Parts: sequence; structure tokens; C-alpha cells
Amino acid sequence: MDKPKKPHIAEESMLIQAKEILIGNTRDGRYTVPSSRLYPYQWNWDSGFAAMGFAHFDLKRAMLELKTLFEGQWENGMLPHILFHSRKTEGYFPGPNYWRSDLVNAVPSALPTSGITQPPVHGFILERLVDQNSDSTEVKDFAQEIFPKIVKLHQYYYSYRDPNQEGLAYIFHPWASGRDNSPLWDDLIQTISFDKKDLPSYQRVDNLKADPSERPSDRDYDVYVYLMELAKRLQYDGRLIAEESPFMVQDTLFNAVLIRSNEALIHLGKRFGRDVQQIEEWQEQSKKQFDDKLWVNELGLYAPFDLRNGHHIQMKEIGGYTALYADIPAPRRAEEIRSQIEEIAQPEKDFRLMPSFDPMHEIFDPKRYWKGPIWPQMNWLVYQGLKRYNFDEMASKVKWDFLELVDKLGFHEYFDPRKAVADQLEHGYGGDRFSWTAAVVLDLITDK
Ligand code: 9WN
Repeated sequence: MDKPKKPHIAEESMLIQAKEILIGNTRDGRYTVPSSRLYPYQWNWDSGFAAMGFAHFDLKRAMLELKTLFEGQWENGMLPHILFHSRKTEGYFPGPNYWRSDLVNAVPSALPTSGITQPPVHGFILERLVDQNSDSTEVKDFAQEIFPKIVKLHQYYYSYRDPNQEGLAYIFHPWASGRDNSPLWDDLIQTISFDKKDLPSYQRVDNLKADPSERPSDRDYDVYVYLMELAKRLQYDGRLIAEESPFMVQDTLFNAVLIRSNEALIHLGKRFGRDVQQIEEWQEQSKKQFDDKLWVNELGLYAPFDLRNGHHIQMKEIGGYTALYADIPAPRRAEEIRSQIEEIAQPEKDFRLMPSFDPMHEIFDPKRYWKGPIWPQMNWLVYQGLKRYNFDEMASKVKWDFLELVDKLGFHEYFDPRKAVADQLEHGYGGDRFSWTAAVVLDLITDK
């Protein structure tokens, strides 16, 4: 691979815009919405990344973002994927009145929340805050306060989401993977049958606010609602859902992020003189199981495991590549992963890194949500992983491919990976003035 050249981008003005976006997406001075039009509430892993972005210019606000997020933690440790700080219907489905978290025994506060979770990025985000501000007593005190809450969240995954005690957490809804309509879930959701008249009537809003050709299909949404109804009926209890749900997946991204956050908690816990034996036990088992169980030789990559039907979901998809950031593969496997990324980036293929789905696959769709576009936070995770294994040239390509896109097409939610097409476009896809796009830009530009 040719040594990637650093492109000419307007770094200073991008940093200014990124800060403005995070400030503009702030609500009540204490939490961020992903994008004011499309996602008007507080989302779980989006807030993790937002905290990372704020940390570059407003440390207090970074801490407050995480603090506010953990106000939504349930008594059993679960951290929901959306927190509805106001009951006002802001034009999003499913909104605050859908989930009925008030009827769930495990909900501690009056704060309405959703009943599913999202990839647990909080451990490593906290670690970054602490490492970048090692002299700050305020950060240290904050970290001490939030540390047990993150441990409690991990405890929840190992107690409620790991029915065979394998060290791998399962998800029961595509939204919990963070990658709603990834082709990974296509076959599995086709097997889920239900009578449409048994679903509550509902009205999608997302496809009125964003171009419907870039969003999940109506059939996808029916399945999302079916799975939410099932979970609601079982009080969102992960143990009960494991007995019934047709969607039960040990996901790559979810578990890689959990493992990376475990590592961060061990590091932080030792620094604070805490007993980390339990976390070390989780970590040892999880890392080994991820590497043993989720590796698929034919792919040369990690793939999610469909726990209900007992097989891998054999596709090359971006979650598999995030294992590098969690230090999971030994050098041979890591090299296989790197060479696959290199393959995608061959000049004649004309793709920027890192498409969210295998561009050689027939289902690949460079415009539609999780079926192919480039996502900011995913590039960040892949970039960190490549750096961790000293694949510096490839890391640099992942970073600059993304920054160039934002420079040219704005702070959107996701981007077309086809170079020739993106060169002709005037903006990215999905929501604009997006919080995690801003956060990732701040972090990557500052990371020299
Ligand atoms: C459902 C907010 C969220 C992200 C997810 C992304 C999308 C929601 C939706 O937006 O999901 O959670 O309505 O499509 O897939 O990763 O957290 O940005």
C-alpha cells in the first residue's frame, strides 16, 4: 500500500464547527442529542462519544454528559439505549410513551427510558478522560463516582445476557447492536414470523425526516416493533427474554466494546486501589471466548453468533474489525484482518475506508443506513484498533479518509464509501450536525 498522504483539509475550521455542533446539540446544559431533528433524546453510546469530544474543550461538560447518562441506569444495572429527559413527544418513534419503563420493577427513577441497551463504550471513554487529565483531582473524583456504575452495567451483562455463562453477552434487538438494519440481521429477521394485526399500530417518523431510501425498510420496522413488544411483555428481563426471543445474538461489536471497557475498568480500578478480581475473571473468559467462538476461518474474520439457531452469521461486517481495539487476535489473525482492510482500499476498487459492510457482497448498499456507508464512530474504533497493532499506515488511511469526507460533505451521520460518487456529492447522508461526527473529528484531529 502506498503511504497515505495527509490531505489538505480545513482543520481549524473543522474544530470550530465540531465544538459548535456539540454545544448546539446540548440540552438543559447537561446532555447531548445525537442530532436535533432526527434523534431528539439522549442516546447511550452516542453520549459516550460526545463525552470524548467535549473532553477536548470542556472537561466539566464531558463528565456531566456521562453523569447524566447514568441517571438512567436501572436498578439491575441495565443502561438503556435512550433516555427521555422530557416526556414531550419530539417526533421520534418509539418515543417516551411507548416503552412503559415506569411499569418495570427494575427501574429506579421517574426518568422514562427505553428497554434495550447499546454497546458499552463508557469504560474506555472514562479511561480516556482520566488518562488525558491525570493531574486533575476533579476527574479522579468523578471517575471514582462513576466507576462502580460501569462495573454494575458489566455485571448486568454477565448475569442477565449470558445464559450459558460463556463470557459473551447476547442482544435481543438489532438496535442494541448499534447497527440497526445491518445485512447481518437480514436472514435472521426473515425467520421471525408474526401477524401484522398483532402489532400495535405505529407511525414511523424517521423516514419523514431523512431520505427513506437511506433508511431501514418498513418490514425491518415491523420486526423491531415485534421484538420490542416481546421484550416489554417480559418486563425487559434479559433472562426471560433468552427463553423466548427469536432474535438472540452474540454480536462482535457489542462484545469487543465490552471487552475493551473491561480492560479499561481493570486499569482504572488498579489505579484507584480497588479490587478488580471479578472484572479480571470476566475479561479472561470473554477474551478467550470471543477469539475461539466468534472467529470464522472461511471469512478470516470474527462474525456474530446466532445463539437461537446455533450458527455464525457469516458475513464480513465492520463489527468483526473492532476486535483489534480490544486486543483480541494474536498477530496472525490480526494480520489477516489488516490485509482484508487493505484489500478493500485497493485503488482500483475505488472505496474509501471503512465501509460498514463488505463492498463485494451483493447486499452491499452504499447509501442505505448500515448496509454499506462509512460511519464516524466505527472509523474511530477501527482506527484505534489498527494503531494498537502498529498498523500505522492503514490506521492513518482510516482516519484521513473519514476526515476528508467530513471536510467536503459536512458533519453528517454517515457517508458514501464510493470515492467517485462521494466526490460528486454535496453532503453526507442521514442526520446533519451530528454529535458523534463532531466528537470523532475533535478527537482525530487532535490525535497527532
Ligand atoms: C435506534 C442515534 C442512534 C445510534 C444508532 C443508529 C441509530 C436509532 C434509530 O441512531 O439508531 O437506536 O432510530 O435508527 O443506528 O447506532 O445510536 O444516533
